[in-house]
Amino acid sequence: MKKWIAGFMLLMVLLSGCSEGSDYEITLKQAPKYKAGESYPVVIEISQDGQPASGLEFSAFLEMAKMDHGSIELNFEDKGNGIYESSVELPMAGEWVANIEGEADGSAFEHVITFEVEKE
Ligand SMILES: [Cu+2]
Repeated sequence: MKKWIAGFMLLMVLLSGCSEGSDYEITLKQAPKYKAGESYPVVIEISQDGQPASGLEFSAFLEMAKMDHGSIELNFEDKGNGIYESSVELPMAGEWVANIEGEADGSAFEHVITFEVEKE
């Protein structure tokens, strides 16, 4: 019985730990375009409780939604005011998925954004 309660409390701690990072509002402000041999900027905006969230460390892993092009890792530069910039040379236009993984105040956060890449 005691074990069960301890297990339950541990679960509650884990659950609250998970939801803590998810109060970030993460949006793709500028999606990259596609043109062979060209790289394009990727701009992400992050806020927390309506305020710009600066000083976050994260990476984005880009994959095509319906095709395997592997995973492209992007590192972002903190431009201040909740704006983060990177750039990427994509192999193809179409539907892409960005898996964002970061850490803030010792807890991890994750976010998935699906976006459309247009051919230029
Ligand atoms: Cu493709």
